[in-house]
Amino acid sequence: MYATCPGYRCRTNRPVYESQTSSSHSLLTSLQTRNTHKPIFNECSALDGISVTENRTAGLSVVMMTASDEDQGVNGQVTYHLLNDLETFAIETKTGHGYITTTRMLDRDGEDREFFLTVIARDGAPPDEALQEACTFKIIVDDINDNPPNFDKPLYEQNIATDHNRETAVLRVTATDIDTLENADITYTLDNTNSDDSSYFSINENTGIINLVKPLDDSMASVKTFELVARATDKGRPPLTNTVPVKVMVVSSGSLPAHHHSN
Ligand SMILES: [Ca+2]
Ligand SMILES: [Ca+2]
Ligand SMILES: [Ca+2]
Repeated sequence: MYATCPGYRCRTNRPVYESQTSSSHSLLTSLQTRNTHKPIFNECSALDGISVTENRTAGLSVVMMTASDEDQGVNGQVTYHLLNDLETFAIETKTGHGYITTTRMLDRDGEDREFFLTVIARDGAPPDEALQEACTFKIIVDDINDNPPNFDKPLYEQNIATDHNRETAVLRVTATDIDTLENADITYTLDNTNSDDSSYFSINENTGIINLVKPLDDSMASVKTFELVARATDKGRPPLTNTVPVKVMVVSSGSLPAHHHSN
């Protein structure tokens, strides 16, 4: 440096020790402003398996994320960025945290069972110096009881002979529920709206199999049709329910094939 100083323009020829002090000071300053730390997520693993409820309007809060960066100034200022599922979630940086919200209604009973989100925490250093860390975690969509059981048919019809063996099922009703666990756990009952008719039958609350519980009279053949209402109820809170009409027509003994109870 001194060698290149052209003659009279060198107003001060500082002693060597001053120059050293000055350069070590600027080295220290440079260290203080360098970007030496990357953002670190405080509890990434704790986020794995967090849940969000289906069927809520967009904008639902999912989780707040925090990453720390020990650098000073912009080098320690963290912003948060979502790498995937941008049509479903958004992240916003506010006061050093990343807030994840939904951007649409989720339907667990459709496609939205779980998501694996990757969030990047990036410090505010210039692009070629910025440091970042990723956190990937699973979000589970919680079920709510938003669907009633649905019977597999709009109407059940069955003929029954007057000498029907009471050990043999008359027919079976079945319903399905697209929710999960207790929200899809179905119990079958017979409504008592027409108690004269329903008193002849029982239904297995787990299987939906309907049995005859009282003997039929020969005079009922070709005359009597039992009008029943079967009900399926899930175990949600509150439960949801659906009904289906069941018609059982009495025919004379011997007029049905051996496996007449099939439907
Ligand atoms: Ca940093
Ligand atoms: Ca549901
Ligand atoms: Ca349900």
